Amino acid sequence: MDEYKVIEQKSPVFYEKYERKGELQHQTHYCPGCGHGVVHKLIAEAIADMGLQDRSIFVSPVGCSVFAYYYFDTGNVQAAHGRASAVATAVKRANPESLVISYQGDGDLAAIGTAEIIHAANRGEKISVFFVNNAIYGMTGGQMAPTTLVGQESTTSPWGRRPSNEGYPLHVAELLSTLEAPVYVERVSLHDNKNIMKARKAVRKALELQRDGAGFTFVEVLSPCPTIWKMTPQESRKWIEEKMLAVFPLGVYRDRKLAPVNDAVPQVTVNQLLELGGTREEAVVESATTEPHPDLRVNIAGFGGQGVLLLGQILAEMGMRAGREVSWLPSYGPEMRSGSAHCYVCLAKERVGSPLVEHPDVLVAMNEISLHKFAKQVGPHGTVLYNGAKLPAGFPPQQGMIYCVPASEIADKLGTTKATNMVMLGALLELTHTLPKESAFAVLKAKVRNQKLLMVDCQAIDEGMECLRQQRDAAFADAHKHEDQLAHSR
Ligand SMILES: Cc1ncc(C[n+]2csc(CCOP(=O)(O)OP(=O)(O)O)c2C)c(N)n1
Ligand code: SF4
Repeated sequence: MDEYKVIEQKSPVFYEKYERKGELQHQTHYCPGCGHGVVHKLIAEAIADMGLQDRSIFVSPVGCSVFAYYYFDTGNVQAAHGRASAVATAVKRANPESLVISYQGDGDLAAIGTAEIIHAANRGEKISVFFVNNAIYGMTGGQMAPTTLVGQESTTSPWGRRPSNEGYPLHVAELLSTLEAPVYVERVSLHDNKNIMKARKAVRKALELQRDGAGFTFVEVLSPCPTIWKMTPQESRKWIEEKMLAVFPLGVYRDRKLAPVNDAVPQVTVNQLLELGGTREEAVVESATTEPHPDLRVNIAGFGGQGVLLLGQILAEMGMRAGREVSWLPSYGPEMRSGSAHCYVCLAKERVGSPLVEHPDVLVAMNEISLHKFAKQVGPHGTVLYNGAKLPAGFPPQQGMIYCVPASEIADKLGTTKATNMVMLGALLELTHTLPKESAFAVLKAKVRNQKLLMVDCQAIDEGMECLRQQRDAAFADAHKHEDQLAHSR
């Protein structure tokens, strides 16, 4: 028997094998007749033909299309609901040579992600966005999407979408083409083979424009969702043709080159920007020849106005001067004054993997609330520095060491409560011996213009160091006394 000639085969941009659990192994995640598989195929073929598989990064959203990462053998990033075009922005800016694809459904892009897509388009991010418009939330069982048609029933518009109550369908291609920056915006459809071929062309064009660095490209694809529409695949295609096309006219909404703008600003390094002097490399060499620095992860917590965030910034900047990899992650509520605030600071020899600090080496608790909230996160080898003469009554024993530093009182005696955070910084420096106090003075000198306040801050650091020294000596003496007593009693 003659061999069949293979005229069509799976794109090499798809994984050789799709992993699925149990009895689902022989089917894809997508329902029969769903448009996602078709759009996947068009994108995969285009990437393969362009020879850009190794440079492609796919950003999967939330929705049925999240499963894209099981199929595309490319770089894959999964974004929180609606954030795909923002994530794609970051991925592209960090990797300008890559081909970045933001793939999003209508719930994802046009409801929860409205702000992200508009601003990515308006900034002219050099990414390609494929917007799969099936006029409904597919994955979650058929809630109304911004693109749901007037009169169309959904679980959240059971009487059909009524403009008086739910507004009108959102025309995303039209909306984005009112902006200056996008270079290419087209709406295509999957309702018959002729249109699938047009969609194929549009997908290619968007990716080619991105490859050539042209600018923001956007293809909206009218796509069937037979399961949620409760139709057969054939009925779904017909429904697109008869109902959706009237509301979402197909066509090219934008296809133009951007006029060149000359608005580049001089590029400076972080060290130059922060007036740190020298390069990071020089600092690394210098720090390697001086003292060994252990990694340090700190949580500084208190209320807004106590200089919590500034203390973290100073520490991070000191780390940078010492050639460390650093991160500073602030967190505060809507009430910046008097509300709770904390920041995580990491000082490390290697690049910081995550700026989150779940179990700090040191917790600087500037007030009682922070002490109660965060002390339990400090491990047995960690230390708490508490701003107070003694611990609050009834405070439970902790795993790590606790030092009470009456920082507010010390700062008050120096003439200003504002220096409380600097007293705590002094205590922290004395405790950890990670960074020299001279470095703190240098950072402060660059930040504090008021000479009187600068002097008080430097004094506060010294006093904080002294306070911690005395406490540690006292704790050491106590521990010895306790050992001696034990030895005598044996
Ligand atoms: C922050 C957040 N809110 C809500 C959800 C629940 N959720 C999952 S998928 C989805 C709708 C996705 O619809 P669409 O973008 O139209 O994609 P489709 O499934 O139709 O392809 C929602 C609301 C979630 N995962 N995360
Ligand atoms: S629910 Fe709709 S969008 Fe989701 S896989 Fe099924 S047909 Fe596709």
